[in-house]
Amino acid sequence: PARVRASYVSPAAFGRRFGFRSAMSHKGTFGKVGIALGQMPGASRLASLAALRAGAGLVVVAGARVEASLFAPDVVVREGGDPAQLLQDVDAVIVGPGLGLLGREARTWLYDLVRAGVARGVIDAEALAAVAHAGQFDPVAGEFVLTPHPKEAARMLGWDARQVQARRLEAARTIAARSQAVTLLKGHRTVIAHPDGRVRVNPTGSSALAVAGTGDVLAGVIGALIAQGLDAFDAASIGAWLHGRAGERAGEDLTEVAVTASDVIARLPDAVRAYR
Ligand code: NPW
Ligand code: AMP
Ligand code: MG
Repeated sequence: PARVRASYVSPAAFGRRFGFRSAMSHKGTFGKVGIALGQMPGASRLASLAALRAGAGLVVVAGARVEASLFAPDVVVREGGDPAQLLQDVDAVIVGPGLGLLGREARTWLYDLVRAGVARGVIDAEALAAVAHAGQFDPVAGEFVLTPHPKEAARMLGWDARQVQARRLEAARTIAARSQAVTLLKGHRTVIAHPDGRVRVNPTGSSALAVAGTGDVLAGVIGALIAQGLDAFDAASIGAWLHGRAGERAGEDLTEVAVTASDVIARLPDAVRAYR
C-alpha cells in the first residue's frame, strides 16, 4: 500500500482555531450541544459536563424520561419525546454514548435530525452501527465525527480488533472514506482521518484514560468544539488533544492507576489553559 503521511496534532499548528473569546460574546456565541439520552444516563452525564468544560454555551440532554437530578443545575433537560424532536434547535448533536439497545433506533434519530437541520455532531458507541456494520456502510451527510474504539471499528469494518490495531491508519482511513465522515480511531496515538485521505495523529494521552467513561468525555469535548463552529476534522483533532492532555494531568495528580472519567473532566480546564 502507498505510504500515508500523517501530521501530529498540536496547539502550534491549530492555535487560533479554538479558545478565542470576544469580550462581546454571549452564550449563543459558543453554541448549543444536544445529547440524546440512552439506557445508561451516566454516559450522557459525563458527555454533558465535558461539553460545558470544553466551552459549549449551553448543553441539553433529551430523552423520553430524564432523571433531572443527574444533570442539574448546569445542564438543561428536555423530556417527553424522542431526541430528534427535542433537539431540533441545537448546533451539534451527540448520539451514542450510553445508548445501549436504543442504538438500533439511532439511524432514524440521525436521519430526522439531519432533516431538521442538525447536520453536525458526534456519532459514538452503539450509534456507530447505524453508519456501518460488518463492512456494510451507509454514508452520513453533514459534518459528523465518528469516534470508534478499536473493537467498534472492527465491528464497523467486519475485521477483528487485532487487525484494526495492526493497521490503525488504514482502518481509520477506510471508515472515513466509506462513511464520508471524519473518523477518530481511539487508543494510544489516536488517529483522525478525513474522507479526503488526510490523516492526523494525536500525541497526548496516557494509560490514565484506560477506564470506563473516558470515551463519553471525549464525545462531549468534540461536540462542544463543533457547536463552537470548528469543522469536524479540527474539532476531532483539537478535542483529542485536549482530552489527552486532561488525562495526562489527571494521571500526574492522582496516579494513572486511580483516575476516573470525572477526574478527566475536572482537568479539562488545565488542558484548555495549556492550549491557549
Ligand atoms: P476486550 O475486553 O479487550 O476484548 P463495547 P463499551 C474493546 C457506555 N458506557 N484497544 C475491549 O475489548 C458507552 O457509552 C457507559 C483494544 C473492551 O472490553 C457505550 O454506550 C458508562 N480493545 C456502552 O457503555 C461508562 C479495546 O472494546 C470492549 C480498546 C458500551 O461501551 C462506561 C468494550 O467495547 C461506558 O462508556 C482499545 N483501545 N478499547 C456509564 N457511566 O454509564 C476498547 N476495546 O462492548 O463496545 O463496550 O465500550 O464499554
Ligand atoms: P472508550 O473506550 O469509548 O471509553 O474511550 C476510551 C478513551 O480513552 C479514548 O479516547 C481512548 O483514546 C483513550 N485511551 C484509552 N486507553 C488509552 C491509552 N492507553 N493511551 C491513550 N489513550 C487511551
Ligand atoms: Mg465508548
